[in-house]
Amino acid sequence: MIVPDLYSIRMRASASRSHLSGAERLVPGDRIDLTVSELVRRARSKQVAPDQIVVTIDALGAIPVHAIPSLDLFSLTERDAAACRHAAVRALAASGVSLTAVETAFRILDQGAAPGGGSMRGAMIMDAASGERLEPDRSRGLRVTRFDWNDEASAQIDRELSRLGLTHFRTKEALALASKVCGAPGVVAELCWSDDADYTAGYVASRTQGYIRFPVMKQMGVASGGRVFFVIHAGLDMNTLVSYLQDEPVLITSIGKCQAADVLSSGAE
Ligand code: WAQ
Ligand code: MG
Repeated sequence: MIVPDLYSIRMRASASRSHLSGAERLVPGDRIDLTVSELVRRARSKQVAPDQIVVTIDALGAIPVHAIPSLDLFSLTERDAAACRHAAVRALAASGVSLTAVETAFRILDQGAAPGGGSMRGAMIMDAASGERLEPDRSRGLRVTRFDWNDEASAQIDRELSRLGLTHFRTKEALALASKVCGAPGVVAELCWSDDADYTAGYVASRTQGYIRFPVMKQMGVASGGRVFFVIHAGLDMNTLVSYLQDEPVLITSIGKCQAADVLSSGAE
């Protein structure tokens, strides 16, 4: 569909050249000012003061927008990190990710995926069979942009998430990102946890299983985290994948079901 008067707004903040925070939105023209100040406020509310904040605004003009539903969300109540990770491994395996690739992904995310051990601005792209890293820029990673909720879906997901006690903006943004990523050609699953030391949650997402949220993927106070997109390497067209993730606008116009789940009886099995 063509959405008139739609703008992509991207924010990234850094301190001493390392990535601090970022965000991306798709908004109508009359919401640009408000969105920019919201994102700048967010960048400035980190514990470390950014020394650079970059905000980029692009008019999308006549670029067609994909309308998609959000993934179904399963919110696990398990609060033991080892049990959460164990369930995450099983969910990835069920989506077709090999044990080698899963172990490689966890090891790199635990170490800090950027070359110096810090966090990457974007995501790794990993061969779901071999664990080989395929993203064109290994220190930056691939940054997914141009995705958001439309107003109706935004109001609906706010209601559903708050019913589950998931009121942090991170959950809503991560669900939107994962919904775009899991619709990408060649992607079988995503693994993510936050690189913020005081946010321990993470998820495994896939088209087949939805967004499975784990409250504790690491110990409190640990700053390593990031994202891995697992792909089927055979037949993969990297240019098509990258341009879908970076350039093609995706608006979520309807929501999947959202439910709390016990670790032993969830979609993670
Ligand atoms: N595209 C690709 N990778 C990204 C993007 C993006 N747009 N945004 C963030 N990343 C990568 C990057 O390596 C970051 O360092 C890492 O992910 C973590 O980003 O409550 O908060 O913004 O259900 O810290 C997951 C659980 C939270 C949410 C994820 O990510 C929940 C989170 P953060
Ligand atoms: Mg972060």
